[in-house]
Amino acid sequence: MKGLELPTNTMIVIILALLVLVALIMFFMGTFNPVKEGMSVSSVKSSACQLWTSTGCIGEAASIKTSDYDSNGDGTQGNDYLQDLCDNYYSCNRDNQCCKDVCGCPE
Ligand SMILES: [Ca+2]
Repeated sequence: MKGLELPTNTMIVIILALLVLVALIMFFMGTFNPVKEGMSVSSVKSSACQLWTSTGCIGEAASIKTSDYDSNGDGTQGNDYLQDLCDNYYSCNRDNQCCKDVCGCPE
């Protein structure tokens, strides 16, 4: 019986440690998410559009990164582009011209 007790106790300790770890991760995400979500869509849009229009809107909106904002809504940042923002918040449906209109690009 003693041989079985030790693994059981170890298991409980491991499970508790995992629970604490998960709680810590959730706490961290809960702390950081409001800061990032605090950036409004319009402010992200204007900074990305500014970048794009400064080069005369050459190239695709899909090549302009929207830094520090989850534009495509997949829960992570860094793989997000202006086209995603145009699609998700301005109903552009992968249309580059629609994104140009959103940004007020010169024709
Ligand atoms: Ca993303």
